[in-house]
Amino acid sequence: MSMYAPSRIEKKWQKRWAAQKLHEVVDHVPGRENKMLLVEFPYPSGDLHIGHWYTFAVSDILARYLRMTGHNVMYPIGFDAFGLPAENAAIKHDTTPALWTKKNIAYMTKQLHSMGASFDWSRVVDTSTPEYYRWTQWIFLQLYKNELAYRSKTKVNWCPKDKTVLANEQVINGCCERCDTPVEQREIEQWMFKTTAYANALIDDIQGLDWPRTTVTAQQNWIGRSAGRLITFSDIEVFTTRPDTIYGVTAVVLSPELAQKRIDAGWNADSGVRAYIKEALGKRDLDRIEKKDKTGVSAGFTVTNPANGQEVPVWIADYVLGSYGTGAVMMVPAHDDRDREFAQKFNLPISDAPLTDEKVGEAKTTYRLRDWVLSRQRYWGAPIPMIRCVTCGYQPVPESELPVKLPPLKDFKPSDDGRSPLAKATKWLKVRCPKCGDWAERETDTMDTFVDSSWYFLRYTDPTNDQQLADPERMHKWLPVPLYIGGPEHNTMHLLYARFITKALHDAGVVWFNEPFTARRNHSVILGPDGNRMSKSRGNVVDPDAEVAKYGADTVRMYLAFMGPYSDQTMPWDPKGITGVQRFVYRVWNLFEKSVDTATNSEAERALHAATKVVGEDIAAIHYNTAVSGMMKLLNAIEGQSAGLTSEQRERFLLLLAPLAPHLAEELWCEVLKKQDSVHLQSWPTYDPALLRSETVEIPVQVNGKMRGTILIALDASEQDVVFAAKQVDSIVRHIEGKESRKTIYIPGRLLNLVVGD
Ligand code: ANZ
Ligand code: ZN
Repeated sequence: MSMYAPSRIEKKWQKRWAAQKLHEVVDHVPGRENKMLLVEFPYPSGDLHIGHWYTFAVSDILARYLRMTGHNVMYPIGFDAFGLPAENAAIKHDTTPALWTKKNIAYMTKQLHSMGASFDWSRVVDTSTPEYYRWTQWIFLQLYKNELAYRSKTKVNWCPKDKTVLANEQVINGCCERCDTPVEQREIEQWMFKTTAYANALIDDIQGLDWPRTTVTAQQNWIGRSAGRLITFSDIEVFTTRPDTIYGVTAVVLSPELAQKRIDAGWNADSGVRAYIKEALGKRDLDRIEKKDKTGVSAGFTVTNPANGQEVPVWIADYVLGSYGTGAVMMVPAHDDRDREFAQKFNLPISDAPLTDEKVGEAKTTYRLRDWVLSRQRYWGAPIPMIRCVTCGYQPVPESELPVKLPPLKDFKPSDDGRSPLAKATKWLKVRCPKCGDWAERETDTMDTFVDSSWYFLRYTDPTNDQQLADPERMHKWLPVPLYIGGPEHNTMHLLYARFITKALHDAGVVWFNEPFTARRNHSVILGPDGNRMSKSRGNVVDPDAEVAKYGADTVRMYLAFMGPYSDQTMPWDPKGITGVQRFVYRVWNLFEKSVDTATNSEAERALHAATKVVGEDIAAIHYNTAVSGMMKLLNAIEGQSAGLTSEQRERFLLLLAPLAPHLAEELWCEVLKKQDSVHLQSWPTYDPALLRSETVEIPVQVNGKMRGTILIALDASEQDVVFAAKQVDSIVRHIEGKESRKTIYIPGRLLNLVVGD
């Protein structure tokens, strides 16, 4: 045998696996349970970063293990290909978003292949193709039919440089996240999805899901359900969660929005009030609630407290939001911090009248959740399939005319007036009204890309269907998704939108389930070697291609798996750490090169059984790091004794290695052990629990550093077990009885020291 040369081996097997269509799945394999392992599909930015590797290559360990344990596994991949960055890059590189995206997808596909992950490439989806976005448009029409899509004037964040509406999350410290320009507020008419129609279901159904606690909490806070009461002060209705404080009310405060509505309805407010409202409406909600220094103006009239008949003044202040509750609050400075700050600033009375449980007003539940503004005044997205007719108003494009194709445009930049670039496609724009037949115009807004990504997992089940979004029978084989792996940055938006669209499709009769992802796991985040988030400007980006060129894909993926727990961590990339895994891979290679065959080896047998249990259970539990260390332990045990392995033991070693280092395992399986069928078509070995009973050891026990006795216990006993055993020994108990336990120091298998107080 020769030197270990990963670049040669890995390319060879990637080609063979592809030629054999090894990872293309059919809907039904007798005796095997279907399982889709979903990972968040990438945005085609142009190159895979180490984070993609972490998501895809490390999850591939689980995909392979599930196959070996009898599942029919679909491990799909696709591209979330619409979106703003493609436009900006196209402008910068003087190309079109379509060409730029296509080129990037081609390049990233090559990179993904180099990973050796077991994707089913026959199911790849690209959200920017008409074959895909036809169904994104179709989904819009179903929601429109069910009155879940509507148009409304809304206040939006407007970036004057990118000339587009931004989501709140795209505004960082009042500036555009992409270009750092201060964001303005504008009122425009837009298409909205009525996410609030499902506010209760979105908050209640999450209880039944196997999701990370952090994600559940983030969604609950985002939806923000709050039970309170509506109470009327003269003609002003307020929402309060503390009706019991009604005797302490010393003013009623209106949001600038509500005050403006009164003016529009004929209230003759003075110029000071009007000026204050105008200024306040230009501010973002987030800045308004966060500001400690309260501002406001007296409205100049009073209202009556319904509980005690007292007249209280009305004020207008921007810490009260127009979009929450009723847009007005009863001010209780004795009990509410914001109210107190306001009262102190404007010298309003602070009353600590007794607290009562007065049942005034009517019960009301409010939500923080807002409807989803899905209109984008940008080019590179799915056109919203609506037609505007002067006579008939907005009319849906007939389903038979889908897709509404995105017209090619030379100048796809948005214009200053905020109108979508599609308005420039004058030929495309003109269309007959589906209702009256007169000339009309197409809707020129495109959809938020979060719409594209809210249903892509459905399409994986039937990616080329041109009659339906996906054949229900085929969807039945795979959905809902049993396990979804992705980043903690999607705790709210993407996951919430996908849940909303699923519920809407459920009610439209398209799918039978109302939660898309039964289990969710967030992966950890890999930081740059300097411990900061990787970014080009910091110069701390780890290029996976370079690492693969240096070490091979098997070593890179195993190192990523080994770095630490797979979830809820941030872990810096340690360039030195990878050499430890590299050494392991070389040692495996050498082990098979030595190739001494023996008839029996019971020591190795015990270690193999232990590893079969530990590595398998760890992979299944997404504890990849300890699965890798399980293999390392196994190799140590084998190397630690002089006898070779039996040929059957050698096989089993490779079966355990296969999910972690798929190329290396395949090479040794086929070239050294001379097997015909791929190692990836084999079953995970079984183990004999009787062989796992570990040896016992004698552990000295100290109290405050002094030897007080010994215990006999299993080598792999937990610290808790060891302490428990120590507390059964008289000579030890005598020295700890009645004393405060301060600290327990346990060196596994070697020493226990109990530190106690006097
Ligand atoms: C009187 C009161 C007394 C309140 C007190 C709180 C504490 P959550 O729990 O988040 O739903 N509020 C109502 N509408 C508002 C709006 N549009 N803008 C800003 N604040 C608003 O909060 C409900 C409380 O937030 C309500 O109960 C109201 O103040 C305030 F000791 O009423 B409370
Ligand atoms: Zn018409």
